[in-house]
Amino acid sequence: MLYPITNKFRTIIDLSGFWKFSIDSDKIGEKEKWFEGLCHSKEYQKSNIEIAVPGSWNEQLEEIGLLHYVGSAWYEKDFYLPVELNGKKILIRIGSADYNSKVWINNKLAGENNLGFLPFELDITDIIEPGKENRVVMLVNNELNDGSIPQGIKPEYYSKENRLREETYPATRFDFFPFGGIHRPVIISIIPENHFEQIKIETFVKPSNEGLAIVKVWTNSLADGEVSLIISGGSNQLKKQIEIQNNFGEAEVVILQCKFWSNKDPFLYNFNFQLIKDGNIIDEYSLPAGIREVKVEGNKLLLNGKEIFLKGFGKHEDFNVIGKGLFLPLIVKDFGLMKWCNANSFRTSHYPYSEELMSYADRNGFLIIDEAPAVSLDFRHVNEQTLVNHKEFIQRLIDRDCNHPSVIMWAAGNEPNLVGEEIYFNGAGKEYWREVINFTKSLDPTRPVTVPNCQRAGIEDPVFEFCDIISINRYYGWYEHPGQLDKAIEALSQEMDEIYSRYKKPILITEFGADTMPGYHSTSDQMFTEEFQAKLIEMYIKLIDSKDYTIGEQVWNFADFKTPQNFRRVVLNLKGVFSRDRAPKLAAFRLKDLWSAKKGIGEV
Ligand code: BDP
Repeated sequence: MLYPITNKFRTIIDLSGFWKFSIDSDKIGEKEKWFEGLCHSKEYQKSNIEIAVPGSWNEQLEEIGLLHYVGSAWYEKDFYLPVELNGKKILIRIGSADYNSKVWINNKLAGENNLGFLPFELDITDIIEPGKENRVVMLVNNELNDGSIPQGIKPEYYSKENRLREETYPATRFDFFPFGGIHRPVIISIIPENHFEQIKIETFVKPSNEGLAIVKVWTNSLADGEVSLIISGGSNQLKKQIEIQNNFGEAEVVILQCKFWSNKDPFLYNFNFQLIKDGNIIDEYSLPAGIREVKVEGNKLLLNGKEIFLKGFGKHEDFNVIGKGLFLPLIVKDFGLMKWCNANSFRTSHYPYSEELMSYADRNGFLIIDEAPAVSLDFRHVNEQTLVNHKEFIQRLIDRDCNHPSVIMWAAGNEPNLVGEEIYFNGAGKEYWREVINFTKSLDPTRPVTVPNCQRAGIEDPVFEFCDIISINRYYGWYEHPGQLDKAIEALSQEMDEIYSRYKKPILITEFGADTMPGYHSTSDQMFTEEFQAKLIEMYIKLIDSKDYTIGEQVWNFADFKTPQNFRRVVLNLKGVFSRDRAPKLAAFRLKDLWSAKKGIGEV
């Protein structure tokens, strides 16, 4: 799916701002026709509540009791569309609404979406009225189930499965807060009747500084025609004609004396596409693209043929008040902090991040592991729908993010078998991951695929067979051997060697860390103190760096983040090396030193 832009042929109208809002805890809204306007909601009539979009409802509306709200809520916005838009194709595009939503325009159902964290677009040409006031109403629901991605959990499972102490409120299968709401901008996108639907650019590095771009273009209903492609930005301007047949065209472009994209020099060419029919330009789309190639060779991860070592973090989209809502200043701040401590990479744990953030990473030279939200799948509850949703998720994720040079790897999920289900090892896990990972590779053969493994799944994890890179999340010194760092490092070292000798694939440590309360100190190895976190991280890094088969280290987590309630968490998961409001803990300074000493490695 193309990111919406404005040019001679395309326009966007951003509906960000205050929207009318009403919760619907009894799910009566559809029956009472709230889609015809929130004036039909008694709740709204009583309170006249407004909410900011984008943004989660939880902290914005905590004072009316929504901090832990899981259920349905309605949004309404009235807006005017200029009369000049008559005759154009008009779409509504929701950057993300978590997790399920339905959209009505002028009382008519425009469509629905059940995959959170991803954009969706609905054609509303026939129900929108340029030259008039229009109304959009959205029903958003943040409930999950066995078949959704991520999977949900029913509160009764905890007692049935004898795991009462693992219960969280709200109940989730994951360790991050299940924020609800419209999290990324809602826009009206105006495009020409005949238009570009999708563009994919795959890039490779050839000998003698040649870059190769394989460009694929899809149009909607244009039977034939051509595309004029102009690549600019390097020393020369390159031109290429691409013929369109049956709404598809493909070309190979060789770029001589190519300036390659890398984390050190994130150079982007501008790919400009013009769609031509009967000699007239009918659509135009411009895309910044970096020419680069990612490969796994033996133990090594290569960027443009050179060894690269990942130094960075697992992150979250999470901040005070806005929750999971897009907040551009935070993107600038977080990248500034990551650069400050000499990080070069991060993982979008545990779901796709905003498109705005991904483009910012392209321009700022960060290396991203892009993750699908199949977090801690429980194979006793995986059903046919889980697999269908998982594959659709991966397809839409790749469709959204395939043109970002910063995306160097797909994570098809995270920590399957977190709760230790026998069935996972009895063939179910193997069959499932074969299907999902082969599917991912069939859609994008140019990037390695991984799935971070947890301690419980351990060395026998069936997912390893299908991964190009073995990613492991380990908490020795924290959940295992708490407070005992020498024991922790010994156990980790032994396990890593065993995994390597078994699978002979490069190993990436995608999570390690310790909860840390800022301001707590000790001269001993004392959990929760700043010194303990800094020391644990340093010892892990020294060990990881001493092994020839490792390709990187990503600390868990970049910043403290909100979790569901459980006795293990003090409001937040405190494993951040920065606090939730981005103040550095001691470990941040330690990382800055450790990672600056490693300058040279990891800078292609
Ligand atoms: C891992 C998960 C991550 C958690 C982390 C932790 O991948 O989501 O937040 O552990 O326990 O199991 O801090």
